[in-house]
Amino acid sequence: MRKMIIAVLNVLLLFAAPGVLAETYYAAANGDDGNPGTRGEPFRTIDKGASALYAGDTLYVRAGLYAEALNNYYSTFRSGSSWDSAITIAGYPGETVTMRPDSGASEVLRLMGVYYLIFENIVMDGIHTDGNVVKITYMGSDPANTARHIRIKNCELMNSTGMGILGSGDSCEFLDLKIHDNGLTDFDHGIYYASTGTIIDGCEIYRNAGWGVHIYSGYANASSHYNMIARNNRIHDNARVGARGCGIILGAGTGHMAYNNVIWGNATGIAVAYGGATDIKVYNNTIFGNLGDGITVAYATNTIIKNNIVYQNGGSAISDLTGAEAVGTVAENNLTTDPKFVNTDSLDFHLLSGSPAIGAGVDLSSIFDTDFDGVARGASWDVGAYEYVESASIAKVPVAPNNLGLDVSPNPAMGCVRFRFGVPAAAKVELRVYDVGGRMVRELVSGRVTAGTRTLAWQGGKEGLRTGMYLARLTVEGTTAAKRFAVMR
Ligand SMILES: [Ca+2]
Repeated sequence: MRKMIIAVLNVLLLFAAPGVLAETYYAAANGDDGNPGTRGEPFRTIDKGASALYAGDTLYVRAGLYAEALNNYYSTFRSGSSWDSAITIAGYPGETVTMRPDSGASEVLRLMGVYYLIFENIVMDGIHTDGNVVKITYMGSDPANTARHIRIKNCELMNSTGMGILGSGDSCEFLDLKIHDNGLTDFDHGIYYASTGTIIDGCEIYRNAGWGVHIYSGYANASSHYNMIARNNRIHDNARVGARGCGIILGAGTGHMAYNNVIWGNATGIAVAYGGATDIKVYNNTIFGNLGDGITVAYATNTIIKNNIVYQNGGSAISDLTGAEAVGTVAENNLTTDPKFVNTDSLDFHLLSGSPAIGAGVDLSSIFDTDFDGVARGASWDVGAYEYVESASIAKVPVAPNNLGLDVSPNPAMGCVRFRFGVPAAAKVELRVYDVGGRMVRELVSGRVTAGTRTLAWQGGKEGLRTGMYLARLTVEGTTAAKRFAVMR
């Protein structure tokens, strides 16, 4: 009897193997598509590697240049089944992987009808493409078949003649991306997107020809779309062509939000406009030095604008067209006088001691509770993207309510920095170090960590970390803690 059970189990395992047991494959510049795709015998192309993946599997791509596009009209792509059992294609941690297809490709990455795919740590260079860097759309003529739940993280999307990202797939996540130098005309944007529930978080979006982030239904099937979020982004120097492009436009939908964004050097800062934009929220952004208005509202209903710093823009601080063009706009607790930034020349929009932005905000903790740096907003909300932190008293740094036991020592650190934190149960963990400008200096941990107290020593000094303030940001299963620390050399 026992033998029979074992035999049955074996058969089940054999049948269940692809898709149930997570497999890891590799592609490398010195590989061969006739190989089995192991670490020692990798594939040569990402396309071949992608075709091997079932839900839960990962393809690691080793350093190098890959002159290929991924387009599931031509390639085999399966879908994942959830974020925890997604299909992942990632540049190997710490290595630089560049996809730069030769001319003839419409996009570097084009996805249709697939879902739960993750792309991570890849430079996607569209310099030879006819269109965009990434397109998330549908196959044939059925919009119901639009790709969705696509996460693109820690990638660089650049140099296309069209958009950085164009699409309409719901529930996508565009995280920690650099999107720059896309577009030939002012109809080409960093992101041009219509969907429900898509999040744009932690990105730097700059020098695109048109708008930085354009949320609108002009492209695609999404005649109605809801609740997109653009947060914690730095968006600057767009409108490279034609001088029309806003940092962010929130249009044609209901419930979209923009918060904790730092926006400078565009034609307009944030626009809420057109296509029946309704119940749009604009919270805690820092908007400085744009050519035209800081914030403009037009052809929109029930817009709420709170806790923003809007300073030294060329046009109005907040251009609130009342009447038929903008109905029911509420603008409160916004600061339009000198907020006392740390240093606008070096683009450091943190607050100085004595800033009128400190404590001048309303509590929005039912919606979000951290600032651009991941620092807890606390009991007294500041206006703008950054909470004020007293740099002279590093020991009193505020951390998220559940600080996950994050500790950084010594503080200040001379060479080696030690990080200590607790993981209550096995979890996805990310530990990153940022500089005061919000640029990520180093990702120290990214992946699953078992339960317990973890310590990690980092020779930041040896890696050329300069004297100054830094921020350690820890995320454990979506809960974020942050701690500032100083480095002295
Ligand atoms: Ca405060």
